[in-house]
Amino acid sequence: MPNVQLNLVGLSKNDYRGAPTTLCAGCGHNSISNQIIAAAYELNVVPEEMIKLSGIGCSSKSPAYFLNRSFGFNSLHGRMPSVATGAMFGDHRMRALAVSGDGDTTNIGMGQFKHIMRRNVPMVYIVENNGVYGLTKGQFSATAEKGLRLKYQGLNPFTPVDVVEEAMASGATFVARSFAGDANQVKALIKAALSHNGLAVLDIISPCVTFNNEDDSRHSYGWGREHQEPLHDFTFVPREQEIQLDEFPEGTTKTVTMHDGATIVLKKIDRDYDPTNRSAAMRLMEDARNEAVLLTGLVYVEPNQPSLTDVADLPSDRALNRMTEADLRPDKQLIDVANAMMF
Ligand SMILES: Cc1ncc(C[n+]2csc(CCOP(=O)(O)OP(=O)(O)O)c2C)c(N)n1
Ligand code: SF4
Repeated sequence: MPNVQLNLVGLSKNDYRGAPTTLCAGCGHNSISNQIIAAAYELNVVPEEMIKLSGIGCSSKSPAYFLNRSFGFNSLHGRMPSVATGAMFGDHRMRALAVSGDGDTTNIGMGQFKHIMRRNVPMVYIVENNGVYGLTKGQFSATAEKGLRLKYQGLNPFTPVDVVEEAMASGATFVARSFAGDANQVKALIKAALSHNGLAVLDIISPCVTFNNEDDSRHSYGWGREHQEPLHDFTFVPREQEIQLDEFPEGTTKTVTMHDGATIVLKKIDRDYDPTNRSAAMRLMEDARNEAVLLTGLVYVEPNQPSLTDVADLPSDRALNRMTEADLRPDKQLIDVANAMMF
């Protein structure tokens, strides 16, 4: 038998894969799927305790390409957030991971996006942001930069929507930006997001190699590589794994072996970025936009806000979808009180 490495829940990395991708070779969405697989494997996720959600688009097809043992729901264009809210209410013991596109989120789904943020639904919300509608052949989406010229579309005259700024303005409690070409950072952010109690938005610039990959486009591989500036060297270590490091001076790197055998490389840097300072984060993103810099990393986190399921005070031991009719039927006294309030 080949020597296959298993994680703490007894699964190999292969157990986290899905169907073979049908997206274009080189599409940024495929790189992100690979990092979702790696993050779930390294975090010892039980696939059957995960629900994958998406809307419509090339990006929204991608949940088919990872975690094939998990539950999944491919919803209507832009309507994933309300489906996700219902699903998490129905069984709040599940982990939810949603994948959307920039069109799915900031065009047709913008209204839903705002409300899932302010409700702090506990889930990871990845926007695979390529500035175009890939699935319908490359029309401009609302995140396309002003002045972008595309072969079949001409010139985009409109101001773009910035997913990170929108998420912060709407009260999101975990906001990060990354670039599909930076696999390590994408994976670390997905792991941190999966460990957050609340809504974690990851805006990942994910080039569409077929319709938006000229080097002067801000969603291309070329531009991303040239202009990427990480806010911090970000590595996520799950809280329960206490690994003590000996001598580790600033400016050096260190390879650390995790309990499940995976290795991570830590780099200690001098740069001080405080992702808990909301107004500073807003200012920084605004400056980066004006200066045409692709700032990546964990932009903002507020770990102590109650999530939707905390606010609703759902029972910790049982999910709503496991309750029997007898559990759900109010007693006569309560019905009398409700009736008395109505008449
Ligand atoms: C109500 C509705 N309107 C329009 C469409 C057509 N449509 C399908 S995917 C899509 C855009 C997808 O773009 P995006 O979310 O950016 O994802 P990408 O394909 O670029 O990953 C559109 C407009 C649809 N399916 N449903
Ligand atoms: S059309 Fe663009 S977004 Fe869609 S699969 Fe191809 S490269 Fe990816």
